Amino acid sequence: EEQKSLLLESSSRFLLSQGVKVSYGTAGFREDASILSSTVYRVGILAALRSLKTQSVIGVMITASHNKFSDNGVKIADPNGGMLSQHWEPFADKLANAPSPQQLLQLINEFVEKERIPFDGVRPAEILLGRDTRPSGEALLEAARQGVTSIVGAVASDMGILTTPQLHWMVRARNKGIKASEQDYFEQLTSSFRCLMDLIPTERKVFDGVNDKLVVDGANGVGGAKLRILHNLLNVLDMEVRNSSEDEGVLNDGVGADYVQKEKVAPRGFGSKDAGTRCASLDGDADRLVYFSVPPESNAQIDLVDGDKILSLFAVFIREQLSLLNEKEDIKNCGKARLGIVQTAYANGASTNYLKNLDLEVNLTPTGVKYLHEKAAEFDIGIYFEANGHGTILFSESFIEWLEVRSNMLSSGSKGSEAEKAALRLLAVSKLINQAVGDALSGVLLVEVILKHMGWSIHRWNELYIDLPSRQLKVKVADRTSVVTANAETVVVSPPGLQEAINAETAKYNQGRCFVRPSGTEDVVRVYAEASTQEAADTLANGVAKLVD
Ligand code: 16G
Ligand code: ZN
Repeated sequence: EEQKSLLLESSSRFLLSQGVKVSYGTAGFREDASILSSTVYRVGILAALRSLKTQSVIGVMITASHNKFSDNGVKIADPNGGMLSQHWEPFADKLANAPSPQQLLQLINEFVEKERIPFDGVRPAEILLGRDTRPSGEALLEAARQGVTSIVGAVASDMGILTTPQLHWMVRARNKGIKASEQDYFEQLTSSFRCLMDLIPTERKVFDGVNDKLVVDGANGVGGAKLRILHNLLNVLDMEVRNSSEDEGVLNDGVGADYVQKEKVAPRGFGSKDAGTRCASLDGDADRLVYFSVPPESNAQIDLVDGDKILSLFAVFIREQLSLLNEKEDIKNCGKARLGIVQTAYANGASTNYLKNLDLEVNLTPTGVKYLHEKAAEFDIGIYFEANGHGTILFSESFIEWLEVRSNMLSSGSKGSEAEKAALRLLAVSKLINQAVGDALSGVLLVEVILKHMGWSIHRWNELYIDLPSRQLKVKVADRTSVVTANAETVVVSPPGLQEAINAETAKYNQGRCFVRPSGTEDVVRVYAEASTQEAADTLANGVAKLVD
């Protein structure tokens, strides 16, 4: 009864905007901020129920990532720090669209019963709330807090302005019983980074001649400000952060990883003065990272070093460490360590070839972090990346335990052996790189230390393989759900005949590859085409776009 009146009372303060229908989508709800308060309030309720059900701490992050600054969004972090279980997404949709407080209450009652969510004599719900720098964030965070506290006994903690991966990291740490403040996050990143720096082979410490400075575009968002903090704590990297939320500039406006990767141009504030310098770009909530370099001639396209190439760099480094481990004969079992690579159909074909030529197992999943992450978790070490720069490296618990035992055994026996160093490096990577979700801050640190380890410039790195020319287009259609795909989005199964038509078109091009899929975040169908020349990729994409239309 107390619960019922609490919910009815608070939900009457967050009535649904007329005619609005929202959907949880690939990565949570995302809309114009002005219509979001009832949605965010209801996500607060959902998070509290999820916390009761799992008897764990749950996170709510308020952000719209790379979308324009007047938008906002909300997503849930599950107990392990990953995305909300897909099994609860339909309930999220229903809850967010319930027309009246009474219907909302009824939905909650039914769901609580169906999922057997415990209320009595259990640990009360506990939710961590975070937001990015958007102006609408503060009021929306308050709406989330009211949603959470409309469940009797539930506690909401405001963690303040954070990157998305920081909040996910905190949720994971809390549920593992590890200290989980922002300071602990910085502490873990800086100490594991230092450890990797100390383990760089001395003969390789010289960078191959080129300017060692890194310049980072922070998308005018939260990531730039946090990276400045990290930089000050580390005090060893030659790094300049531009376009932070503390600077002028509008969030995601001509800046950020999404813009740089899709448009293949330098972000605002970067130009010919940076020619040859190693540059990186974060997105608005710092869960994506790409690198690039600016050519000397203005107007020329940048050299983009995208998520596929970050993945390739990580794969080369990890593979090298695994082989060092294997060289020691007394180390049995290590050969069993399974290294798996996960990409989507958007991965440049040249990257997939490159990885396969290294004898690595490459898996494809549909677009969206939840799919890639789930697949990568099947391996001892799973590396996943989307071309757009979202990705991370997952280590299985058992492999980490094994590494810990091995590095201890080795330190008592053979002090400072190559195998021991490799084990220590892998352990440090598992602490540096975010185990919950792709994280541009830990990504930058890992890229930087690996480049130093290899003695590579950005150009050397970029030459691991040469990207095939590609083109992406979007097509507005009456109903994008009429396009249904299979095999990790590489094949259209409906409408009938479309795939055959795409095949016929693609066959006309040397090294042609093309697929179409309905977007999970916009009301469009996306077309991706690849071929041996840019012109061919463009014509293939245009040709297939006409087939979809
Ligand atoms: C979301 C996804 C991202 C994906 C993108 C595709 C998460 C956290 N983010 O931003 O992984 O690449 O959607 O968008 O899952 P699209 O469906 O509009 O192409
Ligand atoms: Zn993002």
